[in-house]
Amino acid sequence: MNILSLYGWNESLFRQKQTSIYKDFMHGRVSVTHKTCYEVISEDGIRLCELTGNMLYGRSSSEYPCTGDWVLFQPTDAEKGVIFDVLPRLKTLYRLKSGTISGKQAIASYVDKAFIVQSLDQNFNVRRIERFMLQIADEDILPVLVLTKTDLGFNQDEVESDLKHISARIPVFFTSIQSSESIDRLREFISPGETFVFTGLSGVGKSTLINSLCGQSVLHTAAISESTGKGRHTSTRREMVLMETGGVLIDTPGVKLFGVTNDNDDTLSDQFDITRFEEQCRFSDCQHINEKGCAVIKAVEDGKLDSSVYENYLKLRKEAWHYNTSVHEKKKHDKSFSKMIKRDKKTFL
Ligand SMILES: Nc1nc2c(ncn2[C@@H]2O[C@H](COP(=O)(O)OP(=O)(O)O)[C@@H](O)[C@H]2O)c(=O)[nH]1
Ligand SMILES: [Mg+2]
Ligand SMILES: [Zn+2]
Repeated sequence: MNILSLYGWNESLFRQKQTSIYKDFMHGRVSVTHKTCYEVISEDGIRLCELTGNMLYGRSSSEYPCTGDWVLFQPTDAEKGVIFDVLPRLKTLYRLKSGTISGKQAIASYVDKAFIVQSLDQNFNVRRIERFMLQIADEDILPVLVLTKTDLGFNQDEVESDLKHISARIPVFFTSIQSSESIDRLREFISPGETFVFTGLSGVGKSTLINSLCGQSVLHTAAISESTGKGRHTSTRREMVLMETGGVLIDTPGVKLFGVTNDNDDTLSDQFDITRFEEQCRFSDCQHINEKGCAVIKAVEDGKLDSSVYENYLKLRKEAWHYNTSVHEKKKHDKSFSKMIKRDKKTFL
């Protein structure tokens, strides 16, 4: 198998490449993003690539390549190159850009499945799982739940009951670094050519898991960086590794603020299992907050819908609404700003 096929290169990407004016250039996949350059995996090895001036200034920073992107580049020597184009991004994991209310930042693209990682200690939080699931639903990325550190001891009945509505929809794995069978089961789930992203708060064991899956230490974990005396590894760099058995794994730094940017009402209802009730609401545009004849509220009252699931649904819906309103406002503002500039030009030039 060609090395780039292992990284996910396929017919449809090839066809996509033919539509670029740079179709005769080499192609590769971004494996690490640095501040101003990118590590690109290509047929003949890894190259450190910069962006052309056009790409640098012709785009907003959110359109710069992210880990997982496929780029077209020209080699400048055996180890370096210049990126001229990025193939259209698909199946992307985003996060809310820190310090903004509407900036979207791509974390990883061409992701087939996302491992939502939580550890079975105080980190375990069903509401946060729902939030992650919602975030990726519209991008066609399949969610998979991985619960780590089973060796620390946890209340299995309680956890399983909390997860009923989730385990009915998506695969759930329980792992521990102390149980190689638990890691083997996860490894068997990963097919060659598929890309997996690991998301979850810092400290849940994402890097440890990737190292165990690869059977070697390919990433820094908290324990390792502490033992070097250099303090915690706080790099915000993303890393991509290829498993020996095929399968591409992308590590992400603990994404704390995982804002909900998804405003598709149907996905939202679907994720929260609200769809089956809302069809019976008296009004078809029912908001399920305090309307008469609301079947969703009735389901909560009757104990058919968990009230904490319902509350999280309302909360995330509100968050998505805020996000989308501020995007809309920003667009309006940008428009009126550019109008103003044009007007001023007319007046003063
Ligand atoms: N007891 C236990 N500790 C774990 C397990 N997996 C990871 N850890 C520990 O959790 C800490 C954080 O792990 P790390 O992989 O750096 O987490 P990350 O921030 O999600 O990448 C480290 O001290 C690991 O040794 C596990 O299955 N059981
Ligand atoms: Mg880590
Ligand atoms: Zn309703």
